[in-house]
Amino acid sequence: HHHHGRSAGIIGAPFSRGQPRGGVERGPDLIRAAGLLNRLHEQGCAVKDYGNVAFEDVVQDEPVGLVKRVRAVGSANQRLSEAVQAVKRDGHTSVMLGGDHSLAIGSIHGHSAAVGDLSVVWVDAHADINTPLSSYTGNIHGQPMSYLLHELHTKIPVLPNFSWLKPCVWAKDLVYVGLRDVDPAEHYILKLLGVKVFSMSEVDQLGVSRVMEETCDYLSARGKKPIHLSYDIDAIDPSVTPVTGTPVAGGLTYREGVYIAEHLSQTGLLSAVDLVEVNPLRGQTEEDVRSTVSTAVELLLACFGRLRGGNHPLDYRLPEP
Ligand code: B3U
Ligand code: MN
Ligand code: MN
Repeated sequence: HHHHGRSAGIIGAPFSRGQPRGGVERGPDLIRAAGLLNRLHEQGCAVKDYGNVAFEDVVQDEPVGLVKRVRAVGSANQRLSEAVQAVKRDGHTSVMLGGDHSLAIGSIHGHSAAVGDLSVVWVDAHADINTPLSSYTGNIHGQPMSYLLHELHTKIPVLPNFSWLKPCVWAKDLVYVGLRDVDPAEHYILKLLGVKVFSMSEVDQLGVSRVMEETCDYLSARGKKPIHLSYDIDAIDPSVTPVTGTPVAGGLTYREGVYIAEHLSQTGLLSAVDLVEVNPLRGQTEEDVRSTVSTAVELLLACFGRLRGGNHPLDYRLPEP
């Protein structure tokens, strides 16, 4: 096979304690079993599997205020950050297979620790920007962006196993796509910080191609930086990807979801990708699981240059008669 530039470093993060539902820790192995590594290799991408991160088994983890499993989430993300830093030092595009979305804390922190300032594109039904004090569920998968933003630093209390974490993203470098379930506190934060948001209303109004054009124009006007794509599978409509913890009606179509990944790949700036919240225990049928996992794989292939119009190696030559 012909590797022209692209290479993927795959990290499995079998972790579910950022939310209450078991099963999401099976995501990494399911996505691998669906053939991700072979498919990437077949499309001309070099691949290295870094295996699954070994997380600390935190036993004593009483809630801190309302926030659940703080110590486990803090420890897991510290280890994940180190794993992502290693992948970036080796020169790969990092692919973090979740696991729940609390893992974006370590993934984005590690990415930024390795390469410096980032642009973040967060594709999700949810904004995941509650602070530990604004969250009414106490689930950290609804909070990761608040821990990462410089602007929210003073709103984050001291939490056990989080002393390693320093904010590393500026609000101007963050764009959301696909939002349709945003808490009042989250909406307040988005307005306060002037975060760029393309909710499902804007996807309806502008179409996905203008949304992505405006996303990339907006980010590049603030300085071209490596892009971190954090893709929550619940951004896609539950009719396509039902196998997830908190499905929300009215999501992205399969085609819109793939277009987002294709477009970001074509910028040449995509430097790390998270694919999170695939939970096989949430499905009604085998087909639900198959359709969700295969969509996750197709999104990742598009992130590594696969185009629906076809591809060929740079050095392709027609067979001579
Ligand atoms: N905003 C709510 C709900 C939620 C966030 N992310 C998911 N659900 N998947 C919260 O818990 O903060
Ligand atoms: Mn999410
Ligand atoms: Mn979500």
